[in-house]
Amino acid sequence: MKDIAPAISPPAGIGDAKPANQAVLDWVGEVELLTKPENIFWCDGSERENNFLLEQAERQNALIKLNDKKVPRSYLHRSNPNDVARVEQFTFICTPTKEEAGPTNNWSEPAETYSKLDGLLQGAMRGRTMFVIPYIMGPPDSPLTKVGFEITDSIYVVLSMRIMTRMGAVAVKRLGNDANAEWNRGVHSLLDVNPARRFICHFPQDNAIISVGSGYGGNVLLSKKCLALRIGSYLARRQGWMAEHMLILGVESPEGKKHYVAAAFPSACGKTNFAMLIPPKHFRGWKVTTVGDDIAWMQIREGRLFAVNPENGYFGVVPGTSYKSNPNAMKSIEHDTLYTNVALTDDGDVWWEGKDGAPPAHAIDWRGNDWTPASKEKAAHPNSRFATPMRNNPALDANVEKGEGVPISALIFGGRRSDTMPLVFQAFDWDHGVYIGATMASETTAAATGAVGQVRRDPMAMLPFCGYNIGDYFRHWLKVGKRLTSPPLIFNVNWFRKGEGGKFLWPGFGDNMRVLKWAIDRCEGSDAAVESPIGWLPRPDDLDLAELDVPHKSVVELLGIDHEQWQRELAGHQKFFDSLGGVVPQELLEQREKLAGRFKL
Ligand code: GTP
Ligand code: SPV
Ligand code: MN
Repeated sequence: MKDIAPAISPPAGIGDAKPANQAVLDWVGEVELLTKPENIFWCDGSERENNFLLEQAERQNALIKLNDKKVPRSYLHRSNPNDVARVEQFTFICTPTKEEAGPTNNWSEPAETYSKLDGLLQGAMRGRTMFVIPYIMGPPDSPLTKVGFEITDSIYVVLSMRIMTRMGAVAVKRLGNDANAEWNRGVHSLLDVNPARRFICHFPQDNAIISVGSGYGGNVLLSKKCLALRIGSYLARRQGWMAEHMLILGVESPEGKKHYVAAAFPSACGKTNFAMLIPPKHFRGWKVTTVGDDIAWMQIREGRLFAVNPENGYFGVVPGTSYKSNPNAMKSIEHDTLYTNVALTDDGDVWWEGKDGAPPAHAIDWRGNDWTPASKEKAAHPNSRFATPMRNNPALDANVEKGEGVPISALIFGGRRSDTMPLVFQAFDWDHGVYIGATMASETTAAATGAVGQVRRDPMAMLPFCGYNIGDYFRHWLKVGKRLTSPPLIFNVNWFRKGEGGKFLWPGFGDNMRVLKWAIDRCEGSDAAVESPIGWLPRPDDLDLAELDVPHKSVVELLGIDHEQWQRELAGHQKFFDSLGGVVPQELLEQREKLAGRFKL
């Protein structure tokens, strides 16, 4: 499959939606001068434009159309095998000083970086079409909403951005003609898709992003991790709001009482699944609805946190998705979906490890090679993804377009931990909750290149996404807490604790409702919990485990605190704070002392 394709020539009325804003025109002119494309395609986000681009992408071998009877209006893209995940080691925060980027980010000096990237971009789009994509992040009428423009030479990026963002006319309208308006400048070029020339660079002071050398997901859909999280978190701190790597869900009781919850789990640790949860039979009448599956932008209103989902679609992990584990996701990706790096069956359908039913006798794997169940290689890449519009989700929340956002009753942190962390516990208060988030750890996954399964600290699931100094980020969290008169309760969950034989102790997925219900009950004032050194813990009887096929012994193990493991955990917190070289706020250092003290009592 081709990443890089020659220029396309659209007919009249397509690709000519040039906006009037002079600042945009000047910037596009500069990038044109530098990259020397064959032509410029101004996107308007229309259906007609999309159909034209799909047809071109198919012709250029950038997409394969799937069997229209099996998966209507859906396509498969195969990325370069050297380009299948985010590349954290090539991701940079380019602030004037290294200190502003802080100890957890790769830093590079802005002027030098611009000049290096200019060198790489020089003539990079020769013979190619340069697409200009206007988009907004957030509901059209939200005060939190941001405008971005992405320039790209990848037709796959354009088609993905149309799913993932509100794209085209709506953005041009929101920006208006003010030459000084705030908007994000994103430049993306595939170059030659060579890992040696792959850089994802953020210039927060300039509200600018330059991404070169990749054609994959979070590296190139600049709206997502680059704008909504890295630049977003930087703007959020300056402007007094929060940009977080969190899903947002609504949970409604049979009596009609509704709460909203936002949860931060690291990449490939269960956000999409939790956001689309279907309660088990026993919870008849309970309803979970999705506001967002990856990113939350939150503002303070009347002393409460209100959240919007800045995105318009889901870029979700495919492997493991089935009608058994996540029916809402399966229904969402039955049509109008852009798949990346899954397997193609002989009848033009898609397949992946963990899909319902038996594997096909033969397929073409994500690399384009023949595959059979006897093959050693996986048919779908472990980080293969779907991009699907959120309107496809049968559980979409009714308030997803509400500009003010939804009021958040609880925040949940969680990672992938084989041991130590119980199924769920609750922070004593906001600052303790910030400490729990700040010291979070998780086993690494295929969502980023590098080793998988290694426990690393990932504060608030934002380690790869915080666009400034992590110490200031912690301070921002503490400060927000002081402004909240009705702060959400803060919880920590772990769906991934393992027992003897290395098996998950907890069934997860729909059964996570049992944990969610306990958290919601706590928000409603329930006292079904005991105090422990690490926070409020449910006893086995405090959880509704009716009709659950998990031995009591496992439940006890899931809720247990192993003092030896926690001594190691505490040492891990200390080591992490030490590694940050003095940026950790005093309040969090004190939280650590208090936690250690509670274990000694
Ligand atoms: P990103 O899109 O990378 O941010 O990932 P995510 O946090 O949305 O994770 P997602 O919901 O896509 O889940 C990632 C993987 O974890 C999938 O293979 C899921 O099947 C698996 N998973 C999700 N929830 C659970 C759970 O409750 N228990 C277990 N055992 N696995 C889960
Ligand atoms: C993540 O890695 O957290 C993702 C996938 O959501 S990507 O968009 O590639 O970053
Ligand atoms: Mn994510």
